[in-house]
Amino acid sequence: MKFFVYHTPELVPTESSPDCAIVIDVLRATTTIAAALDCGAEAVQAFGSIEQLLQQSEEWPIEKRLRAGERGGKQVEGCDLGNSPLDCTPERMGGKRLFISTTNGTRALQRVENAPTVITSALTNRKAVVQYLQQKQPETVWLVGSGWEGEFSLEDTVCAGAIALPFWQELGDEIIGNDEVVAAIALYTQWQDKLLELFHRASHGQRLLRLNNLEDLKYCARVDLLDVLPIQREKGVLVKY
Ligand code: 3SL
Repeated sequence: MKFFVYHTPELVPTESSPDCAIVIDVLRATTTIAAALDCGAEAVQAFGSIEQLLQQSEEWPIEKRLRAGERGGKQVEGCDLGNSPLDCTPERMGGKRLFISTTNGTRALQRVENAPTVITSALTNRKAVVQYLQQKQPETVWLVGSGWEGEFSLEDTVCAGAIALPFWQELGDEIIGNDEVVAAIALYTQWQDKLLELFHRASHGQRLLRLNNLEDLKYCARVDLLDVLPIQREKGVLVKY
């Protein structure tokens, strides 16, 4: 197995594809996706634009759908939810499809949607992702951070490091596909016991704090909380593995 870390979707190579792409948006899209599927959502369908989301979700029975839209950290008008994992409860999600569009996370998903295997990771479901990789042993693995509008995000890279670390501990440098993997592992190693503190320093963490989302930050910092693996079944549609 060789790991490659890309800090933003813009840095992902366009001329090649990995055996397995892992999309990461710790604050908060992939944390919300994991929470929704864990709470019994039938599927999560991701969209780059709110217009597309509204249009396509119209075709779905109203009692079987939820629309989550976020821009700039805030809920989009016309949607049922924003992008908080704390809004995911079994009562709300059970048996429904969550149609979601977020500023960066859903765009990152689109960037790698053609890979043969696409999964999403947050810190909350990191262990499930590691176990899947240990089982399947894909030759090339891309860990793709969503960043913020093309910029690096500490929280996504720290999660990439959390995923790569156990493989590096077992197999050593042979798993390192690019320098970013070494940096991600170093970041996680330094901050693993104070992830919430790291989120307070992260620019998007600060944005969410200004919007009164401290509880979201606390939730997103909980490592290995959920045993759920979101995997792409068809383009843009993620289901529980
Ligand atoms: O950028 C994204 O896709 C979102 O996860 C941002 S937010 O955390 O909902 O503000």
